[in-house]
Amino acid sequence: MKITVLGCGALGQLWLASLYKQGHEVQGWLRVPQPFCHVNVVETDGSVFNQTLTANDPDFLASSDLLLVTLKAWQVSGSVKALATKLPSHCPILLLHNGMGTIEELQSLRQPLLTGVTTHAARRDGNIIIHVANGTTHIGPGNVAGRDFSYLADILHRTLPDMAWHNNILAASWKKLAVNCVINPLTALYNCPNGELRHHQDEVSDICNEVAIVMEREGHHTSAEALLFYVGEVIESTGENISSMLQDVRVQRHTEIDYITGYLLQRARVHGLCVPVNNRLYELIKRKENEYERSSTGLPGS
Ligand code: KPL
Repeated sequence: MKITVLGCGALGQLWLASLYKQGHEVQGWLRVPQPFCHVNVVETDGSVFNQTLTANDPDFLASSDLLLVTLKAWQVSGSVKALATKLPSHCPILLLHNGMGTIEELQSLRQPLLTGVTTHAARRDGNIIIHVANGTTHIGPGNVAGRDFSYLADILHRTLPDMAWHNNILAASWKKLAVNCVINPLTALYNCPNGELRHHQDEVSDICNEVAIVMEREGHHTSAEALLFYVGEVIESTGENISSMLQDVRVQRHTEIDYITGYLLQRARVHGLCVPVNNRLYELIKRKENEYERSSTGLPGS
């Protein structure tokens, strides 16, 4: 397949390396245009992939069979809309990011939109991307309910396992949202690795209670206890991790809070629900973010 990967951060480079090794034709797409992108990944088994690949080639884009988007949530909608006009109308676009809300922002696209969540962990260490842990990626329909794109899950499973297709991907997206609503803001506020949250059980539990109520109203069967159990497992299995939000705050980068807790608040509002604990966390992260963005040159992510 011919695949353009939009976003060449840790996850983007991991996919570029895996797709290239599997024999696919790939290019990276950087938001600041460059003719090449360097992909330097240390795999979980210690093997190294180090190649310079094509980037930002409009002819390649115009004949792509898949656009894989690995940008941060707040970068997705603007960047995808800008590329969509140059992308074939049948070319599926697969969004892989934390948080929710981008599908709604991209409803007007003519291309088939797919969405997914992943537990692969990769982090940048200088110019090197370290594939910290293998994981599972669940993908499913964004704006293509009833149409079968499960062949993509099969192809991508051979590239970077495990990958599975779900007709009801929203259930997996909400479960991941619950995890991110707990771990991301709390670790960013306490400036601690994920595992430290085992000492903040009351807060973790209060957040899960509110998320469960919103999820139920959204039509997803769950309970506060089930979420608490699942989140507890992730806190333990990613105990050493520095969450993506804490990493963002540490380097004073725009965070994904608007697409994580912000999305939960938006859905709670639609259902007339109050979620005071999440509301407070949202305000605290926004205040932190505003402080450093106001004192820098200005625009988010600049
Ligand atoms: O998705 C994550 C993130 O950091 O954004 C978790 C699951 C919390 C792992 O760190």
